[in-house]
Amino acid sequence: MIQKMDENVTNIEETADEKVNTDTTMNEKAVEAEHMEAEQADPEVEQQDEEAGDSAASYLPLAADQLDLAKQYKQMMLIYEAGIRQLTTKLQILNREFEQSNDRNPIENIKSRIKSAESIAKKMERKGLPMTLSCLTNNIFDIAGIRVICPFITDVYEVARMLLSQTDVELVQVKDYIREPKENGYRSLHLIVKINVFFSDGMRQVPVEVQMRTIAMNFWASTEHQLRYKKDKVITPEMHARLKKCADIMADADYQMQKLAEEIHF
Ligand code: 0O2
Repeated sequence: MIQKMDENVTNIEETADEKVNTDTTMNEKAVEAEHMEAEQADPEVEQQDEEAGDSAASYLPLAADQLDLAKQYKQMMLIYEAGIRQLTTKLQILNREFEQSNDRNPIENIKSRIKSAESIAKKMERKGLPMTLSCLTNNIFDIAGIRVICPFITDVYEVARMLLSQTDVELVQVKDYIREPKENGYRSLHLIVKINVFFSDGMRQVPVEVQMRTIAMNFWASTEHQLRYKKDKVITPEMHARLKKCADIMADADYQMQKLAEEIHF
């Protein structure tokens, strides 16, 4: 089954690569056509026009090709959306099951998003990757993203354990920014997983990034993100230090809450 899926992916990728190559040819054709239009008085150029077809005809395949690429992109996004749905359902089921036996929820909130085309393009540029669909699917694994917010640190690891114990969820990468926070104080558990999703033409393994953190960690990350979002505002080193201090306060609150939970056998 996996073999079959890989074949599917390869086919899609090859098609995407072909499209990009064709794009270049088409763009060259379009430039050529513009050049021809400007020089229509020249009989020699008119002769070339006949060989290449008229300029309007040269534009038509370009539009069709771009439409095809846009269609492939939309199809790809539908696949990621399905990955999000599948994974969200799994998390909701685990949450409900845990609630039944423990009288409380290990998941406070689940949010999801598909990375915007602009963010994808920026990330590809930052990584020096060519803008092709195959490059995108092979290198960017956070197109589908889910954020899971838990009350306690132990909940984060317990939910992650329950999710990863499922046979149709494959762990691809772990970044544990709770055990090893980022220099600026960012804390979160990042998992890249591949989840099996069935479509009309077979099964695909869809990569999804799962960010898991406590309410306190999320409070810091969300507010810090808002502060950083305005690119024209300067954050001084002194402000960075204060932000880091806030992150440490949140970490201490998490630690105290965890201790209290253990003391009252939560
Ligand atoms: P958005 O809008 O959240 O998607 P890699 O993917 O491994 O090549 P990357 O992308 O640097 O490298 O991975 P990393 O650092 O593990 O995770 C990136 C994501 O984590 C970010 O996504 C944020 O969501 C979150 N994140 C990481 N560091 C910080 C931080 O310091 N503050 C906050 N608030 N969030 C952080 P994007 O791509 O930035 O955007």
